Amino acid sequence: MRLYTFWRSSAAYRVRIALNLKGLGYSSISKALGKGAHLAADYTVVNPQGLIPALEDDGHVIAQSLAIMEYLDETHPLPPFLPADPLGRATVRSIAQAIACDIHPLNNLRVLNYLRGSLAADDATVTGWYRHWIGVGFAGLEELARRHSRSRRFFYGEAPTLADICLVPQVYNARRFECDLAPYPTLVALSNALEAIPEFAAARPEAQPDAS
Ligand SMILES: N[C@@H](CCC(=O)N[C@@H](CS)C(=O)NCC(=O)O)C(=O)O
Repeated sequence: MRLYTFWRSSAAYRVRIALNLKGLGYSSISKALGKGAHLAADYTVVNPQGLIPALEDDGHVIAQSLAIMEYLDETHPLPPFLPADPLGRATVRSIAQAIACDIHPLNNLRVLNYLRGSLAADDATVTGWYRHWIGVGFAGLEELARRHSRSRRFFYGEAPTLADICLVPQVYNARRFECDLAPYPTLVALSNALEAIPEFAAARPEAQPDAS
C-alpha cells in the first residue's frame, strides 16, 4: 500500500494511526502542503480533489480519510474500528464525523489561505477564526466525551475506534494553533492517554520522515 501523506496533515495522521493499528506496512509519498505539492499535476492525477491523504492499494486509489479507514476496517477486520452493535457504530461514526466533517474543514489550509488572500484577513483574524471554530466544535465534543467515555482512555468503549483516531490529530492541530484547551479537560485527558499508545505515537507528525 502507498499513502500520499504529509507529516502535518491531520487527515493523513488519522490514516497513519489506522494503518498502524491494523499492523499494515505501507510506503509514504510525501506531498508538501506548504509548497503546493498537493495541487501539482502529478498528484491531482491521483486525487483530483487535490487533498491529502490518498491511499493506493493494489493499483486502486481511495481518497477521504474516513472512507480509507472504513476500507481498511472492512478488508482487515481486526482490531475493529467500530463497535459490534448498530447503536455503538452510529455513535462512533457521529463523533468521527463531527471532527472530520464539521470541525476540520473550516480550518483547512485552503480556507485559511482564502481568508488571508482573497479576504485580506491579517494573522490575528485568521488565528481568531481558527480558535473560534475549534472552540465551537470542541464544546460539543467535550460533552459527548463526558457522556460516552467511561474509562477516560477511549472515547467510546474499551478499545480505539474511529472516534479516537479522529480526536488525536484534531487536538494536535488545536495545540499547534495554541487554542485554549482548558475548557475541554475530557478531550485533553483522552488525547493524552491515546497518544501514549505505540500505534498512535508512531503516527505523530514529528515522528514522520518528512517532518521538518
Ligand atoms: N475530508 C478530507 C479532508 C482532506 C484534507 O482537507 N486534507 C488537508 C490536509 S489535512 C489538505 O490536503 N489540505 C490542502 C488544502 O487545504 O489546500 C479527508 O478526511 O481526507
